[in-house]
Amino acid sequence: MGEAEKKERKPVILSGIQPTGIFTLGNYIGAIRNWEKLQEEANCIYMIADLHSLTVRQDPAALRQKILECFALLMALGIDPEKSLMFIQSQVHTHAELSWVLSCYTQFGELSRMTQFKDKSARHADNVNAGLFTYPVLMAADILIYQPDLVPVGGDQKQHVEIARDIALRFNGIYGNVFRIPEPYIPQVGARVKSLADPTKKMSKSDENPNGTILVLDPPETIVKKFKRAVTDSEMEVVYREGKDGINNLMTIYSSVTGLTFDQIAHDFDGKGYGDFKTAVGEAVAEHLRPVREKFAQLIQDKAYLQKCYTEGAEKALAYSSRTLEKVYKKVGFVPLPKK
Ligand code: ATP
Ligand code: LTN
Repeated sequence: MGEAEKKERKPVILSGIQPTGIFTLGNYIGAIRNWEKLQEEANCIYMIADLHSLTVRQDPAALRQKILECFALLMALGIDPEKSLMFIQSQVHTHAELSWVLSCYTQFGELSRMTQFKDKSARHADNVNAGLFTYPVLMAADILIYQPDLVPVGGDQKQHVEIARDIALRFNGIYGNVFRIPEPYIPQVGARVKSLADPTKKMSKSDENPNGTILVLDPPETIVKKFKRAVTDSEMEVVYREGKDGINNLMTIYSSVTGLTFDQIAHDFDGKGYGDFKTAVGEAVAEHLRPVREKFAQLIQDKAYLQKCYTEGAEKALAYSSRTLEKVYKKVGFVPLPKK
């Protein structure tokens, strides 16, 4: 690559989300909001990671519905198929193929250290399947096959991006420069949005307690009601401080949707009670998400348009990812079929 070309090359960004349910405010603030912004300055690739969602038992009809809803929801959240490459992971067979190869370059010990594996195997003790264990290898394949520079994720996925880097470095160490080494891209504010019902836990799509989680499609009344019930503390001060998990979380959310700094928020609510603050946060979030609800309702009706978008996305993703897979197969010593 020449100097001029190097300067002009836009960074490549890649990320994914599991279609395990309607996205939460945590998914939005921690990840998808960055995905949307990055579209303007980078070549972005975003996938619905449905292969990953099988690590937990799913009902087939419900999964099919959720995959389409999540695809439409990404679009409603501002991911534009004209600007970014968007696709459904299981429609692009190269990911699973690279995953197999990479699994032979990943150690049992390093997978055993993944905190998400430890958490999820404790939560689903009746189904500790091999996929749950090898999940970071599939995620590494998702990433490395597109040679991205950055992977925008919430704080909980940092460890998985790091293992993808380790696998890539190991593979490159044996075979030369096959993979670009990606960096995680984690927001400064909102990397780990907490549950409203238990602010020591992360807000999660699969939480059994609906009061802890704001879904981006929740109606405005529900959003305000859930914020009014949010767990705080016994003090009376809206200020960001160690030990005030509930208030810190609400301030993070409020700052993310209004753009106000923590100091401005503390100043605006000085001398006011938590009740006023919780209502203000609820109303700001409900208003912020209004266009998302409206756009989603429109998109989910238009099955033909959705189908066109995911079909084109899968075709492009296959062409793009096949280049890396072919290179890997060649490097490890497989025999290629002659070109037609
Ligand atoms: P599940 O409950 O099914 O495990 P999840 O809500 O944790 O799902 P994922 O599909 O695992 O969501 O994550 C999608 C993206 O959202 C990832 O980049 C993840 O880091 C980010 N994310 C998830 N939860 C939060 C949160 N509470 N705060 C910030 N980012 C989050
Ligand atoms: N494991 C991620 C989803 C995911 C992903 C990826 C994120 C699958 N493949 C590739 C970034 C890059 C999750 O559960 N949040």
